[in-house]
Amino acid sequence: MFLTIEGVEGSGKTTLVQALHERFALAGIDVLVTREPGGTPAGNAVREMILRSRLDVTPLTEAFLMNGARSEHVTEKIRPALAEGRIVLCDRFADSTLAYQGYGRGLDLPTLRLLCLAATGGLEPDLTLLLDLPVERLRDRLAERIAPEDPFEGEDAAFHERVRHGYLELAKSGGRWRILDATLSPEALVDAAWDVVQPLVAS
Ligand code: T5A
Repeated sequence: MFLTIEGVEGSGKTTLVQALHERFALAGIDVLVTREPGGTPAGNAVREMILRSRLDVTPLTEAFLMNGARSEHVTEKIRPALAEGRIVLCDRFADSTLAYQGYGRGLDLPTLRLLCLAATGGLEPDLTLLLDLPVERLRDRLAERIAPEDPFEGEDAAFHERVRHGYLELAKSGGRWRILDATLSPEALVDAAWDVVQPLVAS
């Protein structure tokens, strides 16, 4: 089973992934926890380049770099783990490209979908939890940080609104998407997430 967590900056994805990991461990279930960009040496190099070194690139280059990292991630880490029967829990995946480079940066969505398809080889999550956070709350959470941790955090409110709207549009397709209220406390959020995840894992 392949589970992904998506949402705007500071919506609590990393906190939730850690808490879910603990729930799985308590249930005696082995889970591979990973993230994008990242998860492999190439993925970490892209993370370093874009997020930490703040390499100034066009939105299309950004999309290619994210998908180059994703291709490595899927081939080297995610598919092998799934083939072993493990659950994979991933902090961001291809929907981040559609939300950020598509809705956020304004790139053509069909082109991005093709790029993502090439990178994933058609692998889709079984379940995607969208942590939906209003942009005013996002600003409050980011304001608690001394400085933006990556260039996306420094974008204006309109950018974050477009990304949030993009996610909500993507989630309208239903299917694998579940929207969770990211204004809940961390404890309430993991309870809500576990209520969705646990029956799927058990079935
Ligand atoms: N990106 C990524 C693209 O543009 N395209 C792509 O294809 C991909 C894969 C990744 C960046 O790259 C972009 C999107 C991103 O900008 P990242 O460092 O992984 O960079 O960034 P985020 O995923 O946004 O990580 P953040 O740390 O900013 O946010 P999280 O993980 O959503 O939030 P978290 O858990 O770190 O919590 C943030 C703060 O809120 C508190 C925490 O204590 C923390 O202080 N918090 C809560 N507070 C109240 N209630 C809750 N429920 C809370 N949960 C956490």
